[in-house]
Amino acid sequence: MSKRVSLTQYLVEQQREHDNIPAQLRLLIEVVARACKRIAIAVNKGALGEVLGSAGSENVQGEVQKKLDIISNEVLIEANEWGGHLAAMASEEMDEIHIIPNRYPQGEFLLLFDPLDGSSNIDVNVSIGTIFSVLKKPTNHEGVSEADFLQPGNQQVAAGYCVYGPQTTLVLTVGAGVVMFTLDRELGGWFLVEQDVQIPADTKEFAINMSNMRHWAPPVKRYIDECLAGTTGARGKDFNMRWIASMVADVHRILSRGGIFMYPWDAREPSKPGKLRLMYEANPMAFLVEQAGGAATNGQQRILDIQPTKLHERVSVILGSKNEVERVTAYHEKAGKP
Ligand code: P6P
Repeated sequence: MSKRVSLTQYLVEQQREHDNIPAQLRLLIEVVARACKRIAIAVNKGALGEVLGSAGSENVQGEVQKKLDIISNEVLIEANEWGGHLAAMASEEMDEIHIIPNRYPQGEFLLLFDPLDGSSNIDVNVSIGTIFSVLKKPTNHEGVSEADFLQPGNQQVAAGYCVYGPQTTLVLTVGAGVVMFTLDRELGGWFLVEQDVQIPADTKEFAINMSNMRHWAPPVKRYIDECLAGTTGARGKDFNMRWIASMVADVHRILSRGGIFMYPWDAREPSKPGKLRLMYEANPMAFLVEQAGGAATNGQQRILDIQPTKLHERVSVILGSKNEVERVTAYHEKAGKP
């Protein structure tokens, strides 16, 4: 068997060839990857680790926190605090940003994460994941505040996720395509399994929570109705449906074999943008999907161009195979903006 390339070797070679991974960013990626290994161990223990079930608290989203949500958040905070690569962190599980304490050196990057996405799946042993996004701290002032995080997704310098499934796989972009590393548990290291990931422009597979159908706006309803009509309808081909209710798992399938993922706004309240979080779910996933040749919009505009106004703001998400996302956008334009 040919020698597998480790994450460290990949990052060193990328830096040597493309000069696109400065030392602090390489440290950041390796620290996050190490934290994901620790999260994977806790997740894989399940009931044996007494980490299942609710923590009896709520997060800023008003969602009941699982024990593993809090554990994963603490693992990422502790792993990243001391390295000197960050100025601050933001998390789905924390109301406020976490500024690096004075006892550690300040770095040039901002790290945002959803420490354990898909929590409703934890107790039923279905794939979940960690999502992360990296921004540069603005250099035009001293100190760091929440306002420094409010940058559009097109400013990300890196993004990725780790899916805790049958394999534990780290998926990463630094703006030069998408690569995948799988964890070798015997060696305790990440090894390259896919490079230059490409999403097919067309698909026969859609992902949406069908129980919300009565709340969909006309363009979404039209798109899904045509998928359901299959060969008897306008699309002239049959579609399959998947909904794992774990964005990391659904996006990983789309990066692996194509598809479209939709979490649209509720037509009864068009002013409410949607369920998913912009800064640490939609932006990193949109960066990955676009780097793999796909598209990601909120139904009307490119997700990566959205100017955030709040750290925990939400957004509608339509992402995946380019031709399918563009079809939904076209239906929007015909139906008029929501
Ligand atoms: P629903 C998980 O809670 C999450 O944030 C995403 O990972 C997932 O795609 C979505 O919500 C599932 O939402 O309404 O189908 O449970």
